[in-house]
Amino acid sequence: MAGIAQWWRDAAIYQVYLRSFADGDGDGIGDLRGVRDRLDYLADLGIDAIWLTPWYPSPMADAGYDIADYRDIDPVFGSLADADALIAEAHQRGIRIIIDVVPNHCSDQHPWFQAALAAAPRSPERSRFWFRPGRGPGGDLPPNNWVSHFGGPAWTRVTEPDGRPGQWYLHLFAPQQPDFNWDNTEVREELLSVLRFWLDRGVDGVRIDSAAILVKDPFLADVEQELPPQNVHAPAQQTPDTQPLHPYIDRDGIHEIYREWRRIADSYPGGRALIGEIWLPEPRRFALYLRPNEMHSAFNFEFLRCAWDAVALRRTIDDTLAAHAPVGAPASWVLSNHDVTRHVTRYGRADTTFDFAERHHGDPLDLELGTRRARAAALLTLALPGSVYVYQGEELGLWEVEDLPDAVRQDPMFHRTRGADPGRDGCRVPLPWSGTSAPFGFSPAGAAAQPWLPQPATWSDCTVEAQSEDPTSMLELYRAALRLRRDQPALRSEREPLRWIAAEPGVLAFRRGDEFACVINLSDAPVELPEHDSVLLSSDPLQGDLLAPDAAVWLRLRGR
Ligand code: TEU
Repeated sequence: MAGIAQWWRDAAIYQVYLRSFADGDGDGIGDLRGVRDRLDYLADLGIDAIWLTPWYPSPMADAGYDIADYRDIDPVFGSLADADALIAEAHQRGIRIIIDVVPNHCSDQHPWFQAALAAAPRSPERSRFWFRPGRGPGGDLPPNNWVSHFGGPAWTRVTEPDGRPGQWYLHLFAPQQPDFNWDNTEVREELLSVLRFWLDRGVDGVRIDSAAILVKDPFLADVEQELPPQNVHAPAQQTPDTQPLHPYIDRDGIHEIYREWRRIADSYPGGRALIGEIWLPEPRRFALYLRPNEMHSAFNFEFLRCAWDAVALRRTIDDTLAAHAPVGAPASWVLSNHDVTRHVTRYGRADTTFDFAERHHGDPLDLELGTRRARAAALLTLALPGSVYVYQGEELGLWEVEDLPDAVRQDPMFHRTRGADPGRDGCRVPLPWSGTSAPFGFSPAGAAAQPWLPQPATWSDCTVEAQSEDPTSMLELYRAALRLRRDQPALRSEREPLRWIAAEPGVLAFRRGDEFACVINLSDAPVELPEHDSVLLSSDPLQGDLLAPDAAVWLRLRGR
């Protein structure tokens, strides 16, 4: 096992999407009380750390990713005292706490943005953001042709204090999320101070939101052909390593920022992790963020995007390991999060890849097949070397809720694209804990409000209560796998790298150490298992020594 101080290198990290995890006070929205009440569930699941999505005061234009005060907790989630209690109670159970920090933008209600609106063009208050005059007659057109990730222009015009239409400001996401200007020293110092504020309170790490897009080309030049909103991160195989992807992705100067963050994180005792949300299709460029004096870890989205296909998965795994090795950083493995289609659904479709630009929403779906594959994928993911993320509900086998009525959808991605993009609500539906009808224990009995998104009636079979002690359930598979992952030194040790074992086409087989092997059958015929001592765990009942299609197994090998 990695040393305590570098706990993130092999940790199993559970993502709590706070609004949808557990509602402690009955308002239909998840909160810190709810998380505190479920810490025993998480300890029993066998995870090492929790990453909590933003908990700060926010008008919730983007579900909390629009922060109005970086040093407090939104009353809908609780109070600073609740946060302190959660940190302490998690630590008592050996669970570390990672919080989300959003440095690219704040809320339009943040005091700095309000001050900027009240100030004059070219004032120090405006220089913390990207304010520019418009183009065309009367400055009626946005300063450039960039589009927002949520659809529409990346610029909004303000009304000046004297009542006249005035400058425009940049927002790569919703208009309520103005982008900070990271060339501004006050911005840099403020976010460093925010980092210290939370590390002082005892958090064990931060997940850095939209980490690769902080620095903008100050010329704010038009891009030759603006990409459709969600395409900016799409794999660009032709792009050589040195060519900018876009005037705001992976710009010069970005690494300097994280070197400062790293100096601060490393000055605290106990190991405090910096984990980047970096969507970059090129593994070598991605790995530059993980050099020894930058971030400790980053999410591996290439693995998440990858098709359920033996050749593609093996290539992604090899590329990942090859990119991380030279910088000495641990790889990470992610199947789902709060921005993407749940993988039970992805794996149940003809096209099993993920792309923001093409979510395949509503495509024909075989949920049973998707679930089989998700079980196998869990065993694959939990056997790979490095850290691993579990997105809340994946341990229950939840699928994307695709039939949410438009009227209940809340994601700005849905609204700003006028429904062209279904958005991300379908993976954010509140968790089912117990009982046979909604709210399935998400809210306390007698709660005043319904869950903020409706839960499917069929989730009665998916509750924690229904799955507990059912040896065939997804939950028990995750519990068993996470427990074994803890107990098998080879699975946690960096001295036991992944070694592929020769296997038939369509089959992935690898060892960790001399005594452990994982085999995943992605072909359409049963395959024979390699010689082994015993079966530790399988995603599907074995038929003798045969592993069925879309199943995976963990084996104890004969020691040598
Ligand atoms: O997402 C940032 C991000 O760039 C990707 O998720 C993706 O590119 C985008 O959603 C679509 O192009 C983070 C958070 O994870 C997300 O929930 C927030 O909405 C976003 O930042 C803004 O803070």
